[in-house]
Amino acid sequence: MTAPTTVPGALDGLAIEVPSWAYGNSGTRFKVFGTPGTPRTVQEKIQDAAKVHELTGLAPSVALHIPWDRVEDYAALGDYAEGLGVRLGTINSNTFQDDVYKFGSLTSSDESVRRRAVEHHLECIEVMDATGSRDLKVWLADGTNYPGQDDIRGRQDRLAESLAEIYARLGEGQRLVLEYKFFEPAFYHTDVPDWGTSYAQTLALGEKAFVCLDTGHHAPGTNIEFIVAQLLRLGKLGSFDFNSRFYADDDLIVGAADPFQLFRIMVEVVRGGGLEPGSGVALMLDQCHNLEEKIPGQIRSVLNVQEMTLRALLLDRAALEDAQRSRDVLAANAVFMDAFYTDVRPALAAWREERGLPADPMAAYAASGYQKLINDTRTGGTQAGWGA
Ligand code: AOS
Ligand code: ZN
Ligand code: ZN
Repeated sequence: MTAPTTVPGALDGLAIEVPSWAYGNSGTRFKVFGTPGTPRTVQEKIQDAAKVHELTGLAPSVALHIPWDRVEDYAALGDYAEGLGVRLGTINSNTFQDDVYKFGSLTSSDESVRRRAVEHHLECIEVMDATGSRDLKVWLADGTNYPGQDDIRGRQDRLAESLAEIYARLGEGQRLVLEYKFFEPAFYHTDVPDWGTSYAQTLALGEKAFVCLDTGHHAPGTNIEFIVAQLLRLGKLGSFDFNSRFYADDDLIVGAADPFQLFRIMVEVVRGGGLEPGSGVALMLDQCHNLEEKIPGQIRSVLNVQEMTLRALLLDRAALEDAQRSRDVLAANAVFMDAFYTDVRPALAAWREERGLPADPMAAYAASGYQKLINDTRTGGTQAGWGA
């Protein structure tokens, strides 16, 4: 396919939510490197997220994490975000950092622990009431390390009960998205390990509950685009946590490790109507920038999603269907690959300029002086990080 000169209108609606924690310091269990300019407060994280949106036009909302982003007045925080041109998005709960949750949270057989975990989620919904956020995202670290350690069936039943209580508290227009992950921190069994479990649990809850698909949460070799197609078909794909991985849950820049996989996923998102207005599919990043600078890391990420989305939109579906109908395996594959290999960067640069955005947001960030400004001014206090 020759490079396109125009961009389909569907791209205009593309919005990618950025996570507040991407702007804080993160690392591995071996080391967290500090960096100059790192936000000390949630407000500073929002400033950085707003810069990503200002330069790309792609990231109008910021996901918060409770308790890392806890403040007294969430409505005021929402106003603050709006003043910077972004809004507060998904609220992420956290039942994975307190000692009390060592053996589980929403699945715990200790009623007082389970109560505390449920109450935490109810608090998160109160935050959503104040911020106007639509989605509560639940990711659980619950699981066991050894066969026989606990009754895996009983844990599933308690999970269903806990989720039902949380779900019942959701208000009008609010949703619960349940994220799955096949291992880590638990190594033998995880209580929400796969899309099937998340689907079964959210189906039982009702129409305001959906599956969250984190692209890093599958065994190597898993056909993720198939899961995307299936969940869209079932009307249960609520959101993505985009990132990329070479080995496990690496949380690297989306599209960095395997751009072709991101393309294949976006083809199924487009095919399943996930980009259409009101589709209810939230595209989010769930990434950490351990080595690279965080703001350009986020800019690169949203641009990668935009590039692969445009390539997916350019797929010649009529030609593909013709080839599929005539059982021409190689022709069908060629049509598919043709879209993937299309260089959309010049068309996107023009698209940005038409909208008053910088043609090259990475270069614009480097030239903006913002990094120097935050390096110089964000001194004292404590840098925010994973868990802070
Ligand atoms: C954990 O592996 C998950 O990907 C979570 O979505 C996320 O990283 C965490 O909940 C941050 O809140
Ligand atoms: Zn995630
Ligand atoms: Zn993860």
